[in-house]
Amino acid sequence: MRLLLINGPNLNLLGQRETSIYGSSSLESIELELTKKAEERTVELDCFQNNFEGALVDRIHQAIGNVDGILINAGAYTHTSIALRDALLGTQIPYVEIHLSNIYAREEFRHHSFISDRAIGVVSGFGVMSYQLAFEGLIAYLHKPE
Ligand code: CA2
Repeated sequence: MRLLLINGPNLNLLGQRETSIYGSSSLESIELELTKKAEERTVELDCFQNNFEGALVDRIHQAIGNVDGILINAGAYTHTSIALRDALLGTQIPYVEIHLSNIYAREEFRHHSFISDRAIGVVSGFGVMSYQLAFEGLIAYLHKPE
């Protein structure tokens, strides 16, 4: 099984700023922890972070035929990007939406997501654990008989 973890804009700053909202773990440590978990499960995990919408769209396109499932924290593009939605839907690869913070407990503009309605599931508000829960959920979904 091959999975892709995508992190969107500003998530490269994790652990350095706004730690009261997003926690003190760096993105590198989140990726490392998940990669270890993946190895234990003999799952291949690719990690990708970018601040540019088009680069995220390109990476999603590259996943076609190569990836069984996507874990995505699209950052602020969650609330703005029809391009990301179209890319995710276009690949037809199952995906789980991740947020460190509980987007429904924050500003109203964060309450709408362009990608939630077609996700396998959404994990929001558990900090770093959101990534682990999403990972477990996606693997369980992919293992389920049709
Ligand atoms: O809670 C999440 O994971 C978010 O996807 C994070 C996004 C935010 O726009 C979404 O509404 C919810 C922001 C990521 C910014 O990350 C930073 C990390 C450290 C310092 C500054 C920004």
